[in-house]
Amino acid sequence: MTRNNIADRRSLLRQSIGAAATLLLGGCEPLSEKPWVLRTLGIAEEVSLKSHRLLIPRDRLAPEFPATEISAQFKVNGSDSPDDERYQELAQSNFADWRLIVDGLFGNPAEFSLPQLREMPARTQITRHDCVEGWSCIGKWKGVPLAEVLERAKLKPEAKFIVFYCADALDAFSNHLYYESLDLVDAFHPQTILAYDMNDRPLSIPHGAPIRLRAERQLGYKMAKFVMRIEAVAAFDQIGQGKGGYWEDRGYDWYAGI
Ligand SMILES: Nc1nc2c(c(=O)[nH]1)N[C@H]1C(S)=C(S)[C@@H](COP(=O)(O)O)O[C@H]1N2
Ligand SMILES: [Mo]
Repeated sequence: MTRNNIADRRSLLRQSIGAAATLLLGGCEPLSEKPWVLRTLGIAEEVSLKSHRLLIPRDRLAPEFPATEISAQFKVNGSDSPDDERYQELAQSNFADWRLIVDGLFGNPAEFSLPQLREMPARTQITRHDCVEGWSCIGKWKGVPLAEVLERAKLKPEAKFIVFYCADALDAFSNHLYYESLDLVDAFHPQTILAYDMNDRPLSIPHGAPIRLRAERQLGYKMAKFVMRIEAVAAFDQIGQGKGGYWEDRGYDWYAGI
């Protein structure tokens, strides 16, 4: 991690601590009130990926919470509704014609409809979402474990990363679609799910309908909303600007472990 990166994150965190007093988080909390969260983020900032992996085993579960802890309102961040015409068409019919495309390094590339994903084994988890901007919210997520989808499509041994392509372009002046990627440790983590329900209701558009990624050991920006396609790749240097994600291409760290 570069010094600039660390300085950027620190100033982001400081700004959000300053803003926290006036910010209406609607049931979500500023991270700054929880010293241990700052400590955790501090670890993510200050040590290299290698030592982070040594300090906190990658397969450890993220904390889960009782239903009483669910935030009354969950903040919406980033895109709240993709402008994309095709996406808007699909949304009109409640995503009946939407298919998740699963391709790349798979023996059995596949497409899955929403009912097909809902028929697969499901996992429900109440977890805390931590945004790098300094806020966190607790929500209940239900979805199909990503591992299930990867196994059905027969992930090939040469695959090293899973890339998630979204329907939205954050920057209205470019056509750069939001995308993200995980390595196989996070892809097969038991709490990594393609969520279709949030707080016991179908996922709303602002939170990423029809499905959004939940990777609970990662910061919020890794959790791609409006996922249209999943690709297994050996490297991501040919995708986007080559850094493995929309925000990574703009300077954020690819590894956002918490
Ligand atoms: N497709 C897409 N996914 C996205 C984003 C986005 O703008 N577009 N924003 C990211 C960021 S920074 C955060 S904190 C969370 C916000 O999710 P929420 O709107 O459900 O709170 O989604 C992440 N995934
Ligand atoms: Mo975020």
